Amino acid sequence: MVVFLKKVRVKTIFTAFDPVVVEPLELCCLKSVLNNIGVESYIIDNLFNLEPPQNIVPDAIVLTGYNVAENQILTDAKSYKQKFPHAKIIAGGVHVQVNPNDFHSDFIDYVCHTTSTTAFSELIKSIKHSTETRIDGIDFRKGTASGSEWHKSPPKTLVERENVIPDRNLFRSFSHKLHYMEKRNVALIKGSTGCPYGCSYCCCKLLNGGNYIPADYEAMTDEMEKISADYFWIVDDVLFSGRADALQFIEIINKKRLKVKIIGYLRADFILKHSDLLSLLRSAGLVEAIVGFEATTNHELDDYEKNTNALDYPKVISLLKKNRIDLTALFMVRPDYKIRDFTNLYKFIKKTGIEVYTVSMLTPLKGTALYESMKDELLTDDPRKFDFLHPVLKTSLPKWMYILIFYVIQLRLVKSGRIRKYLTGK
Ligand code: B12
Ligand code: SF4
Repeated sequence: MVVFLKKVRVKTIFTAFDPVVVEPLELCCLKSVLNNIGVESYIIDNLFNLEPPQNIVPDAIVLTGYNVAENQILTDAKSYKQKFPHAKIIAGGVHVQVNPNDFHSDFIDYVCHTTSTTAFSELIKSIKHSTETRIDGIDFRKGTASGSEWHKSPPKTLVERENVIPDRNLFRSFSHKLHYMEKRNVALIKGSTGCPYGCSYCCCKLLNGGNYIPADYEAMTDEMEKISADYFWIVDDVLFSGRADALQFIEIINKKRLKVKIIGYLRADFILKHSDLLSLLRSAGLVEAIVGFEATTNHELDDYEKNTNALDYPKVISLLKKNRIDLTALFMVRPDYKIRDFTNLYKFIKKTGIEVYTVSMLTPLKGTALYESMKDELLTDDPRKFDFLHPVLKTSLPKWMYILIFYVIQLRLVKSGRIRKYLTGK
């Protein structure tokens, strides 16, 4: 049996600059699952010029991609179905998990709305042996005389870690291309599933049925020891859900005498509350924290249900600086922003000396309550525009002015030594 594993990508403004290039870790996980059951598979990813192998007819094709690639996944499914009519087309990944119904197409056979790779393994085995098995977490299509009929399956929520160790062959072949801005040779690591927080604009809290499974730091560090990367980007939505996590992480790294450099997501409230741990975390290898500040006023943060205090942010930024932990600060601007709001954000960035930041436009993500509540106000339903860099909601300022100011705010980035290092490679 042969399976193609395809990451469906579309060009966005973000990808044009490629500030971050990393491996499609989800496919490396699925590849490992297939290796374990003796199924041959090929990762297809145009970011790495990995094309479908010639002269091989696949039995199944997995398509995965983020929200912006929704239409492209459906288009790819159609063309693969026409090219390989006997191959089963499987759609999965985070966007599919929160919006399974949007993939109930005539050209897709299975829609995986579970994060479980065990369910995926069962599905592949059932395709291999042509058995009709109903698998929780996977909807399936049946051809009927009058067309197709979709059968929904009950959700499958993971309650414990699955211990999948991703296949790192793609990483080994392309590690020279992988980078998080100026930080090169970066490997992704995933430890936890889901997020314990509930910010209103974010879809991560919906993953795995809202059930958060914390990381196992022993297993994570075992994995890191075997990868020859200069940096590890732990892509868990929050690196630590509390103090105990951070203490355990530090203890394990120290016990193993691991010399690693780590990039991870920390919340501002964590940094402030556990500031005494920052120097220990820096010694354990934390070199960069990605912090979702989102806004600089508390009324916006309250609307986002962020549960952080904007008045603490300057302190959080200086704590990171003091402990030599690089920062990527994430901000979001609302459609009702006036010139004054943009100016305040710019002043905040300048005053606090933030070197690296991203500013996104508030974008309702399909599947979230925010999307449902704002559905009627959306200016477009083109998924490619939902890349956080296009206004998809009516702006208070004239649209051209809003876009112009939005991009002007980003100009300060060219002053950053880190960005220059990334651009010049020196
Ligand atoms: C790192 C990252 C990136 C990396 C790419 C990483 C990659 N793997 O390729 C970069 C920086 C390039 C990136 C870009 C973007 N990203 Co991003 N990214 C992430 C982040 C932080 C981690 C993703 C990751 O690698 N996880 C590790 C893997 C192993 O975990 P996983 O994907 O959950 O996969 C597991 C399971 O879900 C399951 N699974 C996954 N796929 C499949 C398929 C099948 C068939 C099955 C059965 C199971 C299965 O198996 C895996 C093993 O556990 C997530 C946050 C998150 N919580 O997902 C956002 C996230 C995925 N990104 C998001 C977005 C919006 C984007 C951008 C559109 C942003 C932009 N401004 O342009 C672009 C898209 C670029 C493009 N053209 O497609 C959104 C997606 C929302 C959505 N509904 O799709 C997320 C959820 C962030 C958020 N909170 O909004 N991103
Ligand atoms: S924004 Fe961050 S903390 Fe909030 S729900 Fe999303 S991943 Fe979790």
